[in-house]
Amino acid sequence: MQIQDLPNGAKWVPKYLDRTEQEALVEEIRQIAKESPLFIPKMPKTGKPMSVRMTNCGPLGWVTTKERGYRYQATHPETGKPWPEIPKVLLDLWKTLADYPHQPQACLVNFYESSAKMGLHQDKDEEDFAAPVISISLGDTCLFRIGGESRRDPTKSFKLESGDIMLLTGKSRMAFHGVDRIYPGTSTLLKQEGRINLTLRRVGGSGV
Ligand code: MD3
Ligand code: FE
Repeated sequence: MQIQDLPNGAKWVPKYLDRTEQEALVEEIRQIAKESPLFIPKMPKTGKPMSVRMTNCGPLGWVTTKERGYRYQATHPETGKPWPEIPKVLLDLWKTLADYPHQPQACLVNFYESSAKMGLHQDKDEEDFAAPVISISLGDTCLFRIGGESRRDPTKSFKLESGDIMLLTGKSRMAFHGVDRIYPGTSTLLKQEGRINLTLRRVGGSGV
């Protein structure tokens, strides 16, 4: 395992998952999306749709609505059902890498079609910033950008490929970041073009 250090304590592990592990994980995600369909998140206030489609697994899931803004909730916004469980492989991965005494509470599943992107933002809808965020990339390569704790800080861009993991701890936990573009056709993992990103998160300030 080759861990690369990025600014502010962020860590990048290229090809953490091999092809077989990636295929197994995609199958788990397909099951999750069957039970808990991808939805199109709407920007708070404007109601403008984002280009990324999402779902979640775990006790809590990240959702956004025009009326209620960004928040975590225990149920799918359209079906009203609880989110499926976080797959065991992901809980094991968190145990190995997170250096944190509790399990993740939320796993956000982002699906990017070829033209989708995600603007520069901070993840700050959680209460527990001591816990890391762990991200897993599957499918097509993307151009990822990460900066500092101020939107004006300089950013660094690099490509995230299928099987890569990012560990956001320390100062990097509050860093601005985004996805500028997808490179369609760079991976054969998925049945269609596009990219999946999973982020494992702690939401609450304490507890198990
Ligand atoms: C840096 N996802 O879901 S993953 C997100 O590729 C999100 O879908 C992107 O940003 C994606 O919020 C980026 C890498 C990542 C995830 C969380 C972070 C980088 C981060 C949290 C803090 C700093
Ligand atoms: Fe983010």
